Amino acid sequence: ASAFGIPKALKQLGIKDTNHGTSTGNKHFGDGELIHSHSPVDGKKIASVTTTTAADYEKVITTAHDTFKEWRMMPAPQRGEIVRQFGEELRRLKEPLGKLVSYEMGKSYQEGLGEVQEMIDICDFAVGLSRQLHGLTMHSERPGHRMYEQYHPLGVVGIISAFNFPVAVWAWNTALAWVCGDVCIWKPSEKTPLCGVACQNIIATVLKENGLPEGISCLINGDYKVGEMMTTDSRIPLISATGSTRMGKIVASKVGERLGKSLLELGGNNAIIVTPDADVKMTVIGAVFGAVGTAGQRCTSTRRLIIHESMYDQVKNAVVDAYKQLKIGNPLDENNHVGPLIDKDAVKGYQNALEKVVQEGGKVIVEGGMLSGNGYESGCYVKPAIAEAQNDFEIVQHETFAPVLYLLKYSGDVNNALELQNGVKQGLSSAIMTNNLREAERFLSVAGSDCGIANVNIGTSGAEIGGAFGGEKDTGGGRESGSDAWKVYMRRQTNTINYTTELPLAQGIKFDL
Ligand code: UN1
Repeated sequence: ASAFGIPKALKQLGIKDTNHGTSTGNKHFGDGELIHSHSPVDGKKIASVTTTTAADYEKVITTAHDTFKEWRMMPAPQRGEIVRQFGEELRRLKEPLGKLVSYEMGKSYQEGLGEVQEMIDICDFAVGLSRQLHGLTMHSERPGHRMYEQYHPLGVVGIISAFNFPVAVWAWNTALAWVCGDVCIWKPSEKTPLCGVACQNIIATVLKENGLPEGISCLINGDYKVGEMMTTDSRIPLISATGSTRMGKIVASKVGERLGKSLLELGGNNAIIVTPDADVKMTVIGAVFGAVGTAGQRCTSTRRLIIHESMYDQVKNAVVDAYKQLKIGNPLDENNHVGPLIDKDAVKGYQNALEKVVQEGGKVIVEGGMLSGNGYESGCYVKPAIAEAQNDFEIVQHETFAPVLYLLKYSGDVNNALELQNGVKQGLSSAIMTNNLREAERFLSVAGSDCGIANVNIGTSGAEIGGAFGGEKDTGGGRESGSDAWKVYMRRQTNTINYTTELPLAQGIKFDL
């Protein structure tokens, strides 16, 4: 770790051996039991974080609730100015934060930097947005009346994020929520609590320099029980949750019970369709990065390649060859392509998938397996694997958060490929590789991909922040990040104003007194 500058990075980010995991901004407290964060890179303990008790949580939510009343009065462009300064701090601390992401989560340093870049990008987006939180005006059917809509902030927004994007997903939510006038409480994954502490330290300095009160950015830590404090709390009108479909269903039902809003960004089972008109070179780059990037732990990772029979052997051989070039090892070492999985449970899930696919009749064509020995002491490194399979195998239908790629064959026209592509419960990301306009347009049409993201001639992962991010079906239906995703963080109000001395009723109703 020291060879890669981790101790220095931790110091720059204000991470101590033991950190308070509960914070309302510049005040840090909490005396719940400790979470010890171990790096999947070398298995070593990085530092510890205290979890949030019910009493700690109560302090956080009351502070947030009170501060919301002040924060909402600040003009949105001024809130945007705070987010602009936050983006500047992220630029300054991009390297240490990218390193911590890589070391605590296990993704490559380049991807760690990429994740911080997404945070910077969403800040820039949010700054512009802070002058554009506009509603529509409508023509009233009544004379002398004006009708329009406006967006007001919601209140306290709860953010539950996953280990695989331990900093960016929080920023997508919080940067928008802040300019919208909300205050936020964030529960990061218990697998990456230090990323949470580091981000909180960064925003805390910005809030302090601007003399802003406690409660605008809050942090809580712990397992699902701590998350449940938020999901069941009617003082939190919106819960934004990223994670597994299993988790999302629990969150949705808890929040739904109290008629709160939830924004869910759950599992994917993303496919690339490779048609007879595909550019094979581009296909290989897109598929391999999509399948092994972040060691297959993106919700947008490529899980399935649906290849036309006429291209099948050519594409299969090219992808298998590319896998031979992959270097697996310490993700902080920029010579490596693939880092470790998050923990040993993830390794078990990976091993289980490879056993299952064979049991169901599939054929492994790039052997997997756990790596051991020098450099692999953490026990979290695995070889990216490829199996030939059928779409209806149970394991193919299931999202395994690991670098396992399934090859599926189709024949006939693109509709047959689309049937396979849409024939899973999840609906996050999808792609088609083709130079055939008819195929591409069919894929994007109403009868095409049923996913929230549909790409032509690029892979399934690596979405930019300018677009709305999320998917349908078991992916949960939520949209975060760009486009008009901000609207979910606000409440819409329709206003009708009568500037006459008469009171005509709508729908032509007469009510004479
Ligand atoms: C996720 O995996 O939870 O599209 C988010 C991508 C990234 C975000 C993934 N921009 O790969």
